[in-house]
Amino acid sequence: MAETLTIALSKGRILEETLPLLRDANIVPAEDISKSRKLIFDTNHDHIKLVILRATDVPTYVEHGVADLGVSGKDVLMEATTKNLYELLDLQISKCRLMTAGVVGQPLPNRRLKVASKFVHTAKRYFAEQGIQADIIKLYGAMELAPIMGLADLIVDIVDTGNTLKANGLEPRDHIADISTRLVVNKAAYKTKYGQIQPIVDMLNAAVQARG
Ligand code: PRT
Ligand code: MG
Repeated sequence: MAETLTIALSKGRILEETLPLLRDANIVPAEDISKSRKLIFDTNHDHIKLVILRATDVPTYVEHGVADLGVSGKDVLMEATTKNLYELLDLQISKCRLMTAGVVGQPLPNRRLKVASKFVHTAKRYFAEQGIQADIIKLYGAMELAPIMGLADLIVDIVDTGNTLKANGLEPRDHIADISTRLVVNKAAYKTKYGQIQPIVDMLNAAVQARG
């Protein structure tokens, strides 16, 4: 019998786009994930299981090898301090951009910048690369409020249509990175379970390519 293979999925909007892609690759949960409170699911393959995690926890599960494969936003991967992962595929879903944003028309002050973000490592790295002095303030949500309330001069956040920024009197400034969802694998598992993992990677790759 084949060894069990566990795939960690990010819940939320990424999950909604991942499930149709998995279906195209012939990996189908044994029950409706959206109608269940369970966190671990059997699939149409005896040896493949799915676990549904908070997006930021996916790299951790894969790093420790308790999940063999993971589906994670590039923003989450950039921010994670995890090692022992290979990025195998760009799944081309949940695309967006990581950007800086500030109050419309408001110039930056002539002092160290205050930048609010949930992506503190990424923000720190970005401003350091730009040679800009910045203190990063960690937030867990509603980043858009920070410049309006005077907590920060800029935010680093995800932008798609730009409507959320606009609705809060903010404007996008600098583009930091293009973001999409990636398939990652635990390095050791990729060696020891190559025979089980590679067919899944090939099927998913074909599913991605078929969408063009
Ligand atoms: O709530 P929690 O903190 O757990 O996470 P979350 O709500 O950010 O998770 P979720 O389900 O929204 O999915 C987040 C992941 O989806 C991110 O890590 C990205 O990889 C990807 N993604 C793609 C997005 C967006 N598009 C997106 N538009 N994540 C968030 N947004 C939000 C953004 O934070 C902002 O509030 O949408 C708003 C911007 O959208 P526009 O269209 O108004 O510009
Ligand atoms: Mg959200």
